[in-house]
Amino acid sequence: MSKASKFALARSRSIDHQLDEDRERRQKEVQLLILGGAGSGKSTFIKQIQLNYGDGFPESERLKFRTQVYENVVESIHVLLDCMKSFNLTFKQEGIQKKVQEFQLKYPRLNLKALFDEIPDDDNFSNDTERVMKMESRLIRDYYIDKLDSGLILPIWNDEAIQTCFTRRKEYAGISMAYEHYLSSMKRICDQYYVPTIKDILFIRRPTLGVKEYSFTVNSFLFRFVDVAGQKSQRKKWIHLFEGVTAIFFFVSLSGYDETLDEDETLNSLQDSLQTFHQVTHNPYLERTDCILFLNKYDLFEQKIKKTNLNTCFPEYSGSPNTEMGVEFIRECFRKNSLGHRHLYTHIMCAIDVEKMRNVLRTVIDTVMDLNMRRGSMLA
Ligand SMILES: Nc1nc2c(ncn2[C@@H]2O[C@H](COP(=O)(O)OP(=O)(O)O)[C@@H](O)[C@H]2O)c(=O)[nH]1
Ligand SMILES: [Mg+2]
Repeated sequence: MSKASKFALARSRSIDHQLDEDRERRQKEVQLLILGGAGSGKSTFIKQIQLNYGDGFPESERLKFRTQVYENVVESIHVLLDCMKSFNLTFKQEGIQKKVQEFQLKYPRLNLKALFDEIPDDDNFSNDTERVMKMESRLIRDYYIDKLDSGLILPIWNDEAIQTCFTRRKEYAGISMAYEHYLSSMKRICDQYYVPTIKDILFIRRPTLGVKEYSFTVNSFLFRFVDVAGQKSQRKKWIHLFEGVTAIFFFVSLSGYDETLDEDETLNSLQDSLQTFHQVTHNPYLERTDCILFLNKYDLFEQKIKKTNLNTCFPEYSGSPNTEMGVEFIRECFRKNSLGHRHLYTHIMCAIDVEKMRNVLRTVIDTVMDLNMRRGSMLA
């Protein structure tokens, strides 16, 4: 063999080898796109993955969430004060009004909604990440709370009027159970050496701006999770992320059946979710992509269903106010809206429950590995 042909052969072998390596790497890579309405639990789910398959939130990581907890505490007081106004209540204790004024001056309200309005609606997706990053750094600069004053917050939270607002929270949209978790731990959270606990981190409510990617290695497979913003205006960007996706994880807030969207109060949250699910599963780009449905916030649904009938959302629902029947009905609605010939994997869950989520995640990972293997053999 001439020198030139030896060289050509070696080169061809090296290319083959490279191709094999690329194929193997691709087969060991799983792309997962997490979709669903705002507040359905997408980012919380990622945190659970991080907890179980990532670095598990060592202290240095947990410290990074401190400002977000502070933001949530401040926001919760603002919401409770708004609620008080709408209920026409007045403070029971003397001197609280002064504390409120001081609070409002020291911790003005964070206007995340305004920030969202600044995210372009257009299809110019390529510039988006950079713009969103700039906005986030501005948000942090504009609204950085380096510590909280429990002497200001605790008396407000403890006042009878504010407590009444919390007890009557079902009558006022937006008051979450997390408020109690944070506000009853004020001493701990206001401590100068405060390090957020896992529970504090899972309770954080903070809309995802733009698109975020997270990678985890599980059983020597690389799982790439893409987390997105769920607001209506942001959904048209989802399509840019559809290519090469192994599976779509679609999140639904079960407790949204008697809620409306923050961004459009004329739309029922669960109905909107159902419609979005239909659009996603029927999108031609995703015809061959599997979908795993996560019916989340089961804990809140369980509490709600005793008081509010499911037929507020689905007039055709004639079942009793029973949790299992209700969830089954909702699951069936989603199944009817999925592509008929494909199996719809479903998980009914509570994304803030660390113990139960461990099992859910294990099953999900197994399913995804199966799907990936099947896809691999289909594409080979
Ligand atoms: N009670 C309850 N709260 C949840 C559950 N899942 C998420 N949350 C809370 O709902 C809020 C929104 O969750 P998030 O993951 O940010 O939603 P995203 O907008 O879809 O990313 C956060 O404050 C979470 O702590 C759940 O199953 N039960
Ligand atoms: Mg999010």
